[in-house]
Amino acid sequence: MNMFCYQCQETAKGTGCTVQGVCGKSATVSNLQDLLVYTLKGISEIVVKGNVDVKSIGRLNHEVLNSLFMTITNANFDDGAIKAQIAKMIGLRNELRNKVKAGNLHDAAVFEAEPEDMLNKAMLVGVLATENEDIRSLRSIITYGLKGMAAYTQHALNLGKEDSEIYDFIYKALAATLDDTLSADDLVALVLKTGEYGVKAMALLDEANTSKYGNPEITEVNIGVRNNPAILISGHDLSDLEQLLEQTKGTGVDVYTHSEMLPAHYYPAFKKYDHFVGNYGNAWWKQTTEFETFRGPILFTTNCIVPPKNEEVRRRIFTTGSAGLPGCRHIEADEKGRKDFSEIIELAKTLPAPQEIENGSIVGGFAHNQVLALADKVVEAVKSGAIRKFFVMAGCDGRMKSREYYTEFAKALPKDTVILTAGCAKYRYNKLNLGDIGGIPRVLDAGQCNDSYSLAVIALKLKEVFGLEDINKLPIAFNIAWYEQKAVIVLLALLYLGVKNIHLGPTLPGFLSPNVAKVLVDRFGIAGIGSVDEDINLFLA
Ligand code: FSO
Ligand code: SF4
Repeated sequence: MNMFCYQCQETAKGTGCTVQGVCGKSATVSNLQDLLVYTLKGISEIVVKGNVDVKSIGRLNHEVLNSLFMTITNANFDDGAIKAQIAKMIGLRNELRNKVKAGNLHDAAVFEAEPEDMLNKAMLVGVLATENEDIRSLRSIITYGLKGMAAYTQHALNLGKEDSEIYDFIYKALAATLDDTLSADDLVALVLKTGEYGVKAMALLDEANTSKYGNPEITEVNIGVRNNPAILISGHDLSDLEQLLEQTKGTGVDVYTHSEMLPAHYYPAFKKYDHFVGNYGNAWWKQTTEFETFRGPILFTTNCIVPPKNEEVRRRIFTTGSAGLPGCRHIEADEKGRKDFSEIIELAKTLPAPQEIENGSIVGGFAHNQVLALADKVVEAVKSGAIRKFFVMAGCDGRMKSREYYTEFAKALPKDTVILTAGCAKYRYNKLNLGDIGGIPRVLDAGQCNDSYSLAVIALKLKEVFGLEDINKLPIAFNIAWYEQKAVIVLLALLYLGVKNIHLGPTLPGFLSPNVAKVLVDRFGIAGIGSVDEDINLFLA
C-alpha cells in the first residue's frame, strides 16, 4: 500500500485509494496531506489543553483553514506547496507551544520533521493509524466535515467575516480525534455538533456574500460566447472573482465562469460588469475537454481541479488561494488580500477567443431571499395541488457513469414536482428545459454547494408558513448527490437540522464502517439510491 485515502465518492472500489488517487493525486501528495492534517490535530490539542483564546491567534486560525482546504479532494496537487505548509504549521505550532502550558501532549503536537523526512513520518499518521474501524470511521466523518467547514469559513474570511466560535469548535473537534478516551457514542455526538457548526459556517458565508454582493436574484445566464479573448474562472471564491472583474475592466478581455462559479451571475454586484459574459461549459469533471475549446487562461480559485494530460492546457492554468497544481503559476495575495492577476490578463490577450460549444441561456438565482419573495405564489401552488412535492437534489457532480441516474431521475419526475438544487450536481439536469408550474421554474437553482444553506432556510420558512412542527412533514424529499468533503458538511448540517430519510448517491461513502452506517440508517433513515422508477415511487408514496 502506497497511501490510503477514502475521503471522496470516487475512491477506488468504493473502499479506498491505495496506489494513487482516482482523482489524480499522487501517493506522495496524499501522504503529505495526511501529515498536514496530523499537524493540525497537534496544534488543536495545544489550543484546547492550553486554554488558548482563539481571538489571540488570528494568523494561526487562518492558516488552519487554509491547511484544511488544501487537503480537500481536487484542491491541491502540489507536493511542494503541501510540504511548505507543513513546515509553516510546525513553526507556528512550536511558537504557540512555547507560550502556553498545555501539559502532556500527543506526538502530533511535538514531532519534528525536516522536508526530507516528512514522507517517512507521513506514512505513519494517516487514517489507518486508528485501528478500530468504527472509531476510524467516526474520526474520518468529523475530519472531513471540518474540511468542508473550513472551506466555507475561508470564503467568508476572504470577504472579511469571521466567527471565533467556529475556530473554537474546529480546534476542539480536531483535538477530539486524537483522544483515545472518547467512545463511539461520544464521537457520534461530535458528528452532530459538527453539523451544528456547519450551519453556522454556511450562515456566516451567506451573510458575507449577500452583505457584500447583494441577494441573488432570478437571472438568465448566457451559455454562448463572444468574439473577444477571455479568462475562465472556476472554483467558489467570489472575492477572487470580484478582483478579476475589476482588473479586466476596459482591457478588452472577457470573463466567463466555469462549474461552481456559475452562481456568481445571480448577484446584483456582478451585473454591472459588461465584460462578465456568461458561463462556459458544465460541471468540474468536463474540464478535460472544455478547457481545450475555451482556448484562454483559466484561474482556479478552489477545487475541483483535474490535472490536465494536455501540456498546452496546463500552460494556461493558474491557481490561487488553497488550490495548487505543479507546473502552474500560483498567484499569492498580499497582506491585504489583494491579488495581481495582470499576468493572466496579458496571457489572455495573446490567445484566441473561446470556441462556442453551446448557446442560449439557463436560469438561476433562487436563493432564500428570492424564493421567499415568491413565497405567496409557492404556498398557493402547494395548497392548490399544482406543486405536489419538492425534491432537493443539491450536491456534487462527478465522473461516474452511475450519475446518469440524476438526469434520468429529473426527467422522470412528474410535472407537478419542483427540483431545488445547489452545487455542481445541477449540471445533470439544468439544461433539460423541464418547464414551469404557473411561472415557477421546475428547477430552482439556489447557487453553489454552500448555498444549500438557502434550501434549509426555505424549508424552515415553509415549515413555519404551513404551521408544521416537524420539518419532515413538509412535501420535500431529499435525493442528494455527493462527491467531496464540502458535501459532507452539508449533509451533517441537514442532519443537525433534523432532516430525515435523505437519500445519498451515487454510492454511500467508503468511510462509513458497517456499524456507523447502521447508526445513520437507524437514527436518520439515510439510504442509498436504487433504480429511478423505484425511487420515484418510494418518494411519492
Ligand atoms: Fe462541486 Fe467540486 Fe461545490 Fe465540491 S465543484 S464538487 S462539494 O468542489 O464544492 O459542488
Ligand atoms: Fe481517492 Fe478521492 Fe482520496 Fe482522491 S480524494 S485519493 S479519489 S479517495
